[in-house]
Amino acid sequence: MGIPDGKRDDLIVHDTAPFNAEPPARVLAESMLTPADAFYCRNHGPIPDFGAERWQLSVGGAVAEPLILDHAALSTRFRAHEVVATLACAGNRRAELAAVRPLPGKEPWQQGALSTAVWRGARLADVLRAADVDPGADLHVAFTAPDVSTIPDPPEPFGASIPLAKALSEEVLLAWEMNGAPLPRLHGGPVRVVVPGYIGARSVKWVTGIVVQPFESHNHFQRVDYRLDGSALTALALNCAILDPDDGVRIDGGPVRLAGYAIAEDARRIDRVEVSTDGGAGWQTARLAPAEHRWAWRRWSLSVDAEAGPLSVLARAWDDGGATQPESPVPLWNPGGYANNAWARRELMVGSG
Ligand SMILES: Nc1nc2c(c(=O)[nH]1)N[C@H]1C(S)=C(S)[C@@H](COP(=O)(O)O)O[C@H]1N2
Ligand SMILES: [Mo]
Repeated sequence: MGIPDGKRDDLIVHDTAPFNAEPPARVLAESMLTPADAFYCRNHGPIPDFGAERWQLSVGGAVAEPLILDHAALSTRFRAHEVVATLACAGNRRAELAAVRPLPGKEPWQQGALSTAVWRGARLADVLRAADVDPGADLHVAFTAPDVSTIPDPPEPFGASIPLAKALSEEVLLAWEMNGAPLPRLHGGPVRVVVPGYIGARSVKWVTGIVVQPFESHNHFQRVDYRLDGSALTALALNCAILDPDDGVRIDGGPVRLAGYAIAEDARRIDRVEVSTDGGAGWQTARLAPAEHRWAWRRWSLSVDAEAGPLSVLARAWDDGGATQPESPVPLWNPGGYANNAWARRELMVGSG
């Protein structure tokens, strides 16, 4: 019902038009890279449909050599690079904020508004250098797209911007491949921006325009939405989740394997993940996957002994600066429902009951 081609039919669907859906926790937990059919979808308007032959990108604004690139030019003039990166929506874990105070009309994302892929494409830095941008200037790089959203009044195409310094860093791509296949249309094909370490909203899909300018994008989704306390959201906050066992699952007593993920702007800065099964009095350190990919989530697991009865599990990540996640979502509540990074919680039932 309402699931587009190429997507699993067990996705948790929040809206069908535009299509907004996340993979169930147990599906997300299965693999480091999220298969394309399970990858979360976050849209603000109808999905544009143009093949690679009809796609063009203009690069202009404060550059000495404006460019027009078609798909062949982008993929042959510039060397291709691969980056493993997790995209995470700023609204990930919004459901817990909505439980604090309602957020009507906002998708109640659980912990699955994030997914990981290996992206392949040209470095945005190489394209900007070809356009002869001044790399030291205090500028912003705005992205424009053709999907018109009716969320703003009047309707407006989706757009965003990032600071020039981030745009010139090696991890930011104009990607045309995801997990070794041509970028699916639903995920921005033929070409999208991928901004690792930043909220997903800056990774503009179906990008057709790049404008270098002295100010942030005036687009609704930069200037009005995806803001917190007056500032545009950029880097991802330190966060974690428990994915396995899934919510409401009844499990056997004895050793129980818990698993989840931790994420930060830079995965190398995640120091450890701790788990508590006694309401936060005592904490055990989980086994954390190495920071092999700087821009990707890190998966964690821990075996705990579970006795029959209700089992409440908490998890929190620490960074290498000694900072950890806040305990409660209550003071984090904000009208956009963004950036919830309170301790992760799961209520489980152990035994036959
Ligand atoms: N053109 C365009 N780009 C977009 C969006 C959109 O609606 N239109 N949504 C953004 C948001 S909020 C997120 S979280 C990611 C989601 O990417 P995905 O649908 O490939 O998972 O795309 C971003 N890029
Ligand atoms: Mo998002």
